[in-house]
Amino acid sequence: MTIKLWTSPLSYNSLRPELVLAEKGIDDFEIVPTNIMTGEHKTPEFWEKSIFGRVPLIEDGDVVLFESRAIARYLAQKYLNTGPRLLPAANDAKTNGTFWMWMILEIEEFNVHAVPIIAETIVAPAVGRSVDQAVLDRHRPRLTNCLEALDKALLKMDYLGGDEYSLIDINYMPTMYVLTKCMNLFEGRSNLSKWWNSVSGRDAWKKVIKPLDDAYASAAPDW
Ligand SMILES: N[C@@H](CCC(=O)N[C@@H](CS)C(=O)NCC(=O)O)C(=O)O
Repeated sequence: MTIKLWTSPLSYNSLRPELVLAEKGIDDFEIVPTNIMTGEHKTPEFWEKSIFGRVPLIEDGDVVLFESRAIARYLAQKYLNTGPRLLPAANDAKTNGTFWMWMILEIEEFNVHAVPIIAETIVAPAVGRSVDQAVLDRHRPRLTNCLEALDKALLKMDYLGGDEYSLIDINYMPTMYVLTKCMNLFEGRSNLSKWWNSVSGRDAWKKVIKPLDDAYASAAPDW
């Protein structure tokens, strides 16, 4: 049975599973385009599958998953031996502990501040909502702290979880890319800049980013 992936070209979260599939060279799946601007993801059929009514969502036989990082993890496991491994060795406690430490940091220290900044800088002008400056004032210093910490960490490793490109880099990349449209991330952060040039130079990234770029170019002013 063909995998079905509900996504929207405007959904940067959807890039995580799409990037895993591209890295693994898997083309045999069906994209179900979902217009989140007109509420196509709020149909009863979709709510039945996704408790928050959000994309991305995957259906693979009897497996139905939402949350982009969980879907990306599922696909990385399913196609473990195809293309880059993306996951740590399953039976090694130290490697696994380190992997999950870096994995959680992306959600707890980066994404949590990056998303509100994107919402105010990109989404608000695109939907004609006024910008909430207090949100920017609250999250910008915390995101800056995180970027400084990542830049420092990348002195000692090539990727954001160790010396190999992995699911952790994939989890950072979509949000990091949209953030580059909101602020200067790399000035004075040469390690972070080197990392970004490396991961965004990958063929898989170039493949998945094009539809999102096109969609935002017509939806968001100053993209
Ligand atoms: N934590 C979720 C976030 C999902 C999410 O916010 N999806 C957005 C698109 S990027 C969405 O469906 N927005 C429409 C809505 O919330 O109604 C994930 O990573 O999958």
